[in-house]
Amino acid sequence: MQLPFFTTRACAWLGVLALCVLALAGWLWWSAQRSERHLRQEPMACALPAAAANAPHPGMVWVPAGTLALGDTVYAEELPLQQVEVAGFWLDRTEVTNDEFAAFVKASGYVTVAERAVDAAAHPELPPEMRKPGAVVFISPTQLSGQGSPTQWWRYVPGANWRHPGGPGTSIEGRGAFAVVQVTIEDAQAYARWKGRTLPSEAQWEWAARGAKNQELPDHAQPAQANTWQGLFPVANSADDGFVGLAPVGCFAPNALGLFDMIGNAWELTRDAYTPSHAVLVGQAEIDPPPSSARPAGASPVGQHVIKGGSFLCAPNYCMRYRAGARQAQDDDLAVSHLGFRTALVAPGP
Ligand SMILES: [Ca+2]
Repeated sequence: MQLPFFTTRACAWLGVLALCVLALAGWLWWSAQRSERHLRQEPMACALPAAAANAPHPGMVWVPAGTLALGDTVYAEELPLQQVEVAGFWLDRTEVTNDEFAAFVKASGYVTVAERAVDAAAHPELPPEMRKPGAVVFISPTQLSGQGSPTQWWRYVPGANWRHPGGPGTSIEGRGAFAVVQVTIEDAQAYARWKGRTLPSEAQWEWAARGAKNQELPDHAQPAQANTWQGLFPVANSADDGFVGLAPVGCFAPNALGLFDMIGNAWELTRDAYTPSHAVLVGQAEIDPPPSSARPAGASPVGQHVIKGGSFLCAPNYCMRYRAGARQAQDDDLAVSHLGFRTALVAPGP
């Protein structure tokens, strides 16, 4: 018996579809296997150049004064470009590491925000599970559905904090040279105060990331010397840069000033409260805190700060924020597994 023509066509298309689904599943499996192999081979520390014996602030780099064209043109929050003067200052050459943060906690007894119960008054909408101490963890999904909501790869994990960045069962043992993550603005500022420093402002951070030079046309390409995401975010990470997730500090070439990982690896907190564009920067070098009118209606009542530099999760198909001019808002009371910081110091130059 001969099948009707439309049935034959339908069967053929179903066969092609099934083959495509099988090929996609096979590709995702192969990508996951390759990521696992990468993880086993990744270094636990990278050698940093020795600091000069007479360095006034060991571990910090002098960033000379200049005028910065703040911002970029890829996403709306980077506009409008603004001329901002930045005085010379010192900046940590790397992100603050787990070892450095552990020394602070040991000396001060400090307890991070992610280790405390969530303020129920600030978040009456949260279910009990999300009021437990914890933090947000990136978990690569095995499949995607719906409209690609970020809740498919970001999860609030009770028990996640800087000591257990991926949640209970994970630890920072042997990872002292990695950037500390799962810290909030309050945690980072407490560390900076303990060191007698501050966090950099957005303008200071961006000027330093540009190597204290203005580019006429900022480069928008995915950088080679930075820990970002290669492949199709968030399901396939080829880790061509050598790292699936977070890397130890200093594994990629520094910028012209000798600063490591300004782009990629971990997002970095600044001391500037977040505003949805640079428009309110006119005539101001820094905003801390911002004018209350600058906060958009419906924004989180707990406040937000500007984070810079992108992270190991930035990919061309999803988040091209591996650029000096890129910026993002971060809730003040939420720790995340791709967010760290470095400190700044205003003191005489070398
Ligand atoms: Ca990477």
